[in-house]
Amino acid sequence: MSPAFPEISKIPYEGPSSKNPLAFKHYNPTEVVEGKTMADQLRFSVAYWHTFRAALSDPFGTGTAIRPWDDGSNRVENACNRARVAFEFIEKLGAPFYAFHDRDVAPEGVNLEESNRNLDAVVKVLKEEQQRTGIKLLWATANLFTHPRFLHGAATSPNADVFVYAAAQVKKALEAAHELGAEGYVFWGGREGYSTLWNTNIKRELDHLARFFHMAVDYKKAIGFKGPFYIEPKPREPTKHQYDSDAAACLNFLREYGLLEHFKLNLETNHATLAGHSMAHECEVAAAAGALGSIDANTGDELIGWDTDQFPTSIYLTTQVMLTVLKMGGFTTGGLNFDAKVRRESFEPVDLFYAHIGGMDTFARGLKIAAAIRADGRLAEMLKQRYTSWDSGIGASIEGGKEDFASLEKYALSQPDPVQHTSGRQELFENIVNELIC
Ligand code: XUL
Ligand code: CO
Repeated sequence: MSPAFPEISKIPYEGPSSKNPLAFKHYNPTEVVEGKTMADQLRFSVAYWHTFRAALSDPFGTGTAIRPWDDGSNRVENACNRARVAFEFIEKLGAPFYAFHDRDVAPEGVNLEESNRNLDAVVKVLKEEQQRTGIKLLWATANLFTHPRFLHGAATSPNADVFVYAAAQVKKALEAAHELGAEGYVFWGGREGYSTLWNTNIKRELDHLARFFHMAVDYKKAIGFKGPFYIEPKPREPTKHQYDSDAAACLNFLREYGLLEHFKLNLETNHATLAGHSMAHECEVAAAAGALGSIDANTGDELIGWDTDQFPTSIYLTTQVMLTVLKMGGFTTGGLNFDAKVRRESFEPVDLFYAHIGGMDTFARGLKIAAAIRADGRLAEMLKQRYTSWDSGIGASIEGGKEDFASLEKYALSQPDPVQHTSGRQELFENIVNELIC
């Protein structure tokens, strides 16, 4: 097969002074940061659905993408050829992982049986390419939202036959993930939500979703798939309300239905902001529950307001994300998956390289700055100081579970009433962050 990107060779690291648009300025895969190489800290992944399947259409216009290697057909041969091109791209970029939905990599057939056969054919090529290049599968997932059969949801559909079909599809996707040695498996609740409450029984739909996940856990054990499951929160789009609306809602659902030990969260920046949160908030909520599994690294547009899935360019954003990741001891099975697409106006193949290089450099800078903030130690010390009243005396006694309301009333009456507590020093915190962002 002749190369799809003949004029592009492996993207080198050239350092911050380089002006070469096809070189990394900050992502130096072998450079060690906090005891691990950048490659191991960041675990970059290319999202198959955006980079190799997005036609770059929007609600007002058709696709603009020029992809000379793709004949635009639904033929399995075209899918296999595209898979080989994907590996040429990922190898030249130097990303160690990729991620896919079943229906991105292989076309839907006339029925489930043919769809499964198509997937088998492409998985065979993906496996060969993984072996040839050493590139690994960060996670796989099943597309349970594009086909009209899923218009009312999949596991939360009011129609039991749709639930059955979705179960069969996830079973097959899990087998593919297992065959390809995936590090994890994602559930994004594409249409698991509602458009109007008038026609919706929330309790019943949530019970069904939990039943579905329990069956998935059982099947994962049955086939010996060891990777974690992730739920990917998103509050809306395509539905008006999605059940996995944010990290806190997902954690509550998982706890309520006894699923938390089997799941972590795959957090996405643009989903966090759609939910009215910052990505840093979502990361901290998930990490506090020991459930920050993986990240869909993208960003939204602050003025457009929908899920624009842009490549991340903000160093503040990547610094905050990497601070939480370093604090939790780094990724284990998760990583930074660029669930991001080039703009409709950026339709040439080379734009795929520019986009990923930019995202990788932005995260590499975030990693280096986060490590510098931690090495500097001032922010951590100020944060610690803010809570010192809990380190000894009555605070430590409360934390140790030794007090009750009666004992606290006795203590309060024995002391002068507390006065206005120490300053929060927000501006000083912000100044130190700015001093270290460079
Ligand atoms: C949709 C989205 C999905 C999931 C996987 O907004 O983020 O691509 O990441 O289904
Ligand atoms: Co995503």
